[in-house]
Amino acid sequence: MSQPSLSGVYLLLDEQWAPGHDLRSVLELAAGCGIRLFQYRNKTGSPRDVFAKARELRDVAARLSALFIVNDRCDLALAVEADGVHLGQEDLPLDLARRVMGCHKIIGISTHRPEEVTQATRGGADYIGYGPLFPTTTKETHAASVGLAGLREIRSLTPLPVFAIGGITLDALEEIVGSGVNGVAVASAVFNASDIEQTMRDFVSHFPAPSSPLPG
Ligand code: 3NM
Repeated sequence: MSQPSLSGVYLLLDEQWAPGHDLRSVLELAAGCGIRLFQYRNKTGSPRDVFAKARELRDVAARLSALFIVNDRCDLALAVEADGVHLGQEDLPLDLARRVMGCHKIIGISTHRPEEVTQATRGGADYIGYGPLFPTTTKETHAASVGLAGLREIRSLTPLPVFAIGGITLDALEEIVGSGVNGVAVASAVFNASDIEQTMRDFVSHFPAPSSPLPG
C-alpha cells in the first residue's frame, strides 16, 4: 500500500529519552514545525499508564493531522487506534503482526542488515527503519553502525520508504538525505538540543516538503 506521508522527520517520543520534556507539548511543537510522523515508545510504564499516555498523544496527533505509531505492541496500537505499529526484529513476526493489525494499519520494522531489509520488503512491511546509522547512546544496540555507505547500499534493495536511524544529527543530514532515504528517525538530536524548536525546523527544512497526512 502506498504511504505518501511516510517521509521526512520521524520523531521518537520516549519519556526516558526526553528528560525534562512533556511529550504532549513536544508533539504539539513538533507538528507546528512540520513534523508529521511520531512514534511512541514506553518499555517501562505500567500497562494502564502507557495506555493513557498513548491515547492522549494519539488524540493530539490526530487533531494535528500527524501519523501516530506505537512501538513494539500491536495490542496497544489497536487499543489506542494508532495509525500503526513499529516492530523490532524480536517482536511479533511481520505476518502475524499483519494478521493482528489488518491491512489498513501501517507496519514499520527495524532492520540492521541488508537481508533484513529484503525480508521485511517481501513480508509486506510499509516502511523500514535502517540503522544504527552512527553510534548512539540512546538505545543499547548490539548491531554495528551501518554508516553512510551501508545506507546507500540498501536503497536498491527495497521500494519501501526507508528511515535512517541512530545517532543522526543535523551535521550529517545533507549526506544522509543524499543517500536516497525517505526520512530520518531521531531522538537525542532533538531532545538534547538547546533550542529544540529551531532544531526541529532545521531537520524539517532538509526534506522537500512537509509530509502530508494520509487521506481519509
Ligand atoms: N533504533 P538517537 S537506533 C530507537 O538501530 C533506535 O534500530 C535504532 O535515537 C536502530 O536519534 C535507535 O538518539 C536510537 O540516536 C535512536
